[in-house]
Amino acid sequence: MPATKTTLKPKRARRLLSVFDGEALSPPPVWLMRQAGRYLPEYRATRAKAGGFLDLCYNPAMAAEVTLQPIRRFGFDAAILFSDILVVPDALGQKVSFVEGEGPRLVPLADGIAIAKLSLAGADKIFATVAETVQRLRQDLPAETALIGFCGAPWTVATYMIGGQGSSDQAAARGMAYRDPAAFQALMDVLVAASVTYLDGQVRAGADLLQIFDSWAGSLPEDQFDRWVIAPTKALVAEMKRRHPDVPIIGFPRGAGVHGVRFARETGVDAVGCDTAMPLSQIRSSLSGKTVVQGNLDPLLLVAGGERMRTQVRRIVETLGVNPFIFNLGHGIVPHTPPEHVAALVEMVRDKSLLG
Ligand code: 1CP
Repeated sequence: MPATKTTLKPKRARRLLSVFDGEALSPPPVWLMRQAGRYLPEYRATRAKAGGFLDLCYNPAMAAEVTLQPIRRFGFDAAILFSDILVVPDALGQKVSFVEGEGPRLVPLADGIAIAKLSLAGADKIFATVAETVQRLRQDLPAETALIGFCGAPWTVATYMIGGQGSSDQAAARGMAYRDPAAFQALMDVLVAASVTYLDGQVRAGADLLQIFDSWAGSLPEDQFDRWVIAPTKALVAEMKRRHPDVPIIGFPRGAGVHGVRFARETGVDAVGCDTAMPLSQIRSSLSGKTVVQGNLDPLLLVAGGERMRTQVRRIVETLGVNPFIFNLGHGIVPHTPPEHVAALVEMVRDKSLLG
């Protein structure tokens, strides 16, 4: 009898994508939210050359450069396009600026009349610029590194458009949603359409997978969560799946708590990003083995580093690593994070003896 040959299933060129085929990888793939940013001296240098923050986002050579910086240093399994969720309101004609040390500023949308004036007429140039960054990245990235495109979820983007800036309670948007739900629905519809156009451009330019950031999903009561978080995300995911059925989508409903499971089940996302507070065993046992889970180290443990970080990393990988899983933080890297701790984290996640 001829010797039997074990035929290995052809692996995807980009390792991270295999988790979406239902594979639990050991070690798990790893990338970190806000992996490009102010904690890296080389980012600060490029940022200083670019001028304003949006000038950096709209300069394909520089935006590609800052996307690549953390890949060169740490060899993450995925790069995330350098851009911002507020590119979408900017493209819709609601001018966005970033005030140094304070964050984004927009002229707040006061009512349905202001919402009706939003238009994608001037968006092509902005979206084409971002797509050009993606194109450059796909050429410059190592073949094994997945490229993540992204947008903000309609609810989270709306909180900035109505509030005119970041806030801890999203009161302006919550207020408008109660006062004038028809106008708010119109805003959700515009944002779903604009986000589809934005993400579609990123996929056509070479993004391998997508993440939808719903950073303020946690501020709504249940019925409002269904209406302004689940429904618009579901519409956005459905249209992207119609256009690109094979492109995986990660949803990140930060702060969703007990609604997180319903979010994962009902929106059609392939993966759910867990924030730091999400109890891991609960989310894992409530979802089918096929749903990929991503998360959820506390960004402040990455600042602390050392044995405390190691213990928590081990716990996360032990709880989640037996099913399809992507290692990440529970929210973005904070600016005072020592880059050496990031290097130590990646080494730890990839260390096979971590669990032994
Ligand atoms: O001066 C600077 O350099 C500005 C800091 C910064 C950076 C590095 C901002 C301003 N945006 C970004 C890039 C960014 N933003 C990325 C790039 C890729 C990466 O992760 O490496 C991504 C994915 C985002 C997404 C984003 N922007 C979110 C969702 C994720 C999250 O952090 O919750 C949100 C809410 C924004 C809005 C925004 N942009 C910038 C700031 C400071 C904020 C938050 C404003 C606030 O509410 O306080």
